[in-house]
Amino acid sequence: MVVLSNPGLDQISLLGSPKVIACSPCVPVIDLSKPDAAASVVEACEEFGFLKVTDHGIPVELMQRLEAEAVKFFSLSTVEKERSGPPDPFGYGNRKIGANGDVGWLEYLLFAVASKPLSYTFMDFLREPAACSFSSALKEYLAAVRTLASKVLELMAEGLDIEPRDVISGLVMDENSDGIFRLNHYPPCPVLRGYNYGLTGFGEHTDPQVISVLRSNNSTGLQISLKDGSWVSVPPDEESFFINVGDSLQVLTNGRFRSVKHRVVASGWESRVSMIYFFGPPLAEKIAPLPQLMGEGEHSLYKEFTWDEYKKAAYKSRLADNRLGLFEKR
Ligand code: GA4
Repeated sequence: MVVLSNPGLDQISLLGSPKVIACSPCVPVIDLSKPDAAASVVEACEEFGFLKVTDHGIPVELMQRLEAEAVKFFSLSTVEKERSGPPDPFGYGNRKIGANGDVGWLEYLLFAVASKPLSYTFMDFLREPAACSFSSALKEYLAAVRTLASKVLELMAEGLDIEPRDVISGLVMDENSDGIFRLNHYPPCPVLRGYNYGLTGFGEHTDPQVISVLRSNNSTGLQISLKDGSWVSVPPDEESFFINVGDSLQVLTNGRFRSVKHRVVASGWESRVSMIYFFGPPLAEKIAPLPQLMGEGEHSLYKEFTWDEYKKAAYKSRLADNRLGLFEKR
């Protein structure tokens, strides 16, 4: 058994790595400029609930600009960073994830994102004159990723052959939609060096929203769970975006798309920075299978609920809980 004699690490679980396989060919890669993109997006959402998109039109310089601002923030002193905390649920957080006892080897900033005008939770550090470059990079990045998400969601509708094409994108582009943006920093964990173990950076979970759009620096750590329950590592690609199907999209498609279980494993050497935009519908929106997708005599697998009800239940849960289980018809 491995004992890590480092205060603060004792509650964070160690993960053995031997069973995780590298997943280069198995993560679906979709070039958005190709004519078969719509069909490939649907295939990926059914099989993995996860895909990587290339040729997405967002300049890598914009991603790097925001990443550099995040790195600048995370290198401030703890006292300075904690002026923007605790995350209740938005703000700066360190190790604690959510309010129900989950912990991980990371620090983060969580912002609520409003659509019109495009705005986000204001935090203490943004008051500094030097934070002007952070704000402008963040706003530009959020606007670009919204356009990308809308495109991917319209491709989904096209691939599913349902009209109107904005039937899914409209839910999360609505002016009252409920977006969240997350900047994560997983520092290297030197005590792991020399051991064949990883430390839980962000424990296994599914995202409650419709989709999440993730970009990370060139570091490893993200793992997804396949249908057979095995874990695979997602090779890093700092120029591409990764899309996760969330619980709400699983319900909208009556289980046809799969809300992907994923986690992040911290490493002994690398510093990982990821930026994730979670696209949720307006609070009052009913989350139920799209009628356009229901076959004759097909019934919903889920009880009816609003996004507000689902979100409230999610915030009472632990990360690894099967949140959709509460809403499945038995
Ligand atoms: C998982 C997806 C997003 O990161 C998040 C997370 C949220 C949080 O960090 O506050 C939650 C988690 C996430 C689901 C269950 C609850 C709420 C932590 C947690 C234990 C911002 C979200 O929307 O749900």
